[in-house]
Amino acid sequence: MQTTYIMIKPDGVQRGLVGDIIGRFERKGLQLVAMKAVVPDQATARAHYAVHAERPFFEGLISFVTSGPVICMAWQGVDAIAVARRLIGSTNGREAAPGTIRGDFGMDMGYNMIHGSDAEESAASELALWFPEGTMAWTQDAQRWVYE
Ligand code: IDP
Ligand code: MG
Repeated sequence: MQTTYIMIKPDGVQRGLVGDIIGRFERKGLQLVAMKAVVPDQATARAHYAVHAERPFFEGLISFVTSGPVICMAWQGVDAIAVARRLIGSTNGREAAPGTIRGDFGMDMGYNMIHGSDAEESAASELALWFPEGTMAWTQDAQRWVYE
């Protein structure tokens, strides 16, 4: 079992894609173990993207991701990190495969709607950064909740 950090970025929220994007993770069979909406502060955004601090697009990326609400989520499942990356698709929406989130909704490199952890180490540090309060352990059993 793995837990991965997934974040719908401001463009995904602004474009009204939150429901569709979350639905894809639910339908896939991943389990939602944390979710909240926040407007990221500078320090959190810079820590999250610290690996890109020397890249030319870094300052633009920080102002983009702090520009409005994002949806922070933790999704759990077997190989959840790689499974989520495959659902998300490659970074540039114009090249991302159809059927992926970026491939279906995106036309840009910077505005690509969603972040997903790329390895166990980044998942652990990103979950600690965005969810210092921790995640929820709960048993998912859909059929049990159809009739009271
Ligand atoms: P990833 O989100 O697919 O893991 P990364 O290479 O880790 O892609 O880059 C992190 C984020 O930085 C991307 O999702 C995108 O929003 C932004 N980004 C990456 N490369 C560029 C670029 O060349 N121009 C503008 N933004 C970029
Ligand atoms: Mg990345």
